Amino acid sequence: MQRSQWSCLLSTVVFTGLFSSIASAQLWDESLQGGGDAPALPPGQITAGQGPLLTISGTISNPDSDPDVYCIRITDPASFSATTVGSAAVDLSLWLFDSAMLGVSHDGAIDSSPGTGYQASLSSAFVPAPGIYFLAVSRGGVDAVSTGGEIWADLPFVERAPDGPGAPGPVVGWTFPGYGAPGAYAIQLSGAAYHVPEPASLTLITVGMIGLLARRFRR
Ligand SMILES: [Ca+2]
Ligand SMILES: [Ca+2]
Repeated sequence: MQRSQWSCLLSTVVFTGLFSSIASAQLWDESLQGGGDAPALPPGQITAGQGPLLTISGTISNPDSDPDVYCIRITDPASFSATTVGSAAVDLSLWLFDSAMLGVSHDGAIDSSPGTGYQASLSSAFVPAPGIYFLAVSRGGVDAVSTGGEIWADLPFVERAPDGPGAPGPVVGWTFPGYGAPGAYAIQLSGAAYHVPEPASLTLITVGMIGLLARRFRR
């Protein structure tokens, strides 16, 4: 076996092992796996990993301008949930959009003044089917808008389907300013998976390479 072949094999095995160890935590971190601040509009960060996605973690670095959007897959609508209860100390709003960027459900923090750590939760109530969805997190005062205006009304503080003047249209932006101090968050998920099952593909590639190189080595 040539040195370059061993080098390629070793690199692939190490990379796949590293990615698998990251994915085995069933976590997507805005910085560690996402590489930086998540975009404010779909498709956002495209999550990739193997198996269920249980936690998304990140940081609202600037409440005035930093909504974070993640592209996920809802695999089991009946058991879907997303919540920041118990895993964030800052006021947060959660927003779920379908693959056409249309609003599905929202639960969020008060808009008018800094609250006391509102924690948002989304349930399976408004999720119609399995598939690709965009999950967004923002601070109070930062609300999703379509060309028709705010997609959800500001009140009441319960999970709701779109009920604002902009409800019929896809999300195109956010209202600003937000409020409060920057802070970290974690969203705990159920019934969801990564958008891209990438490590499974990498494992197949690795198995294929090992087989190919083993055959060459035996010659
Ligand atoms: Ca962010
Ligand atoms: Ca962002």
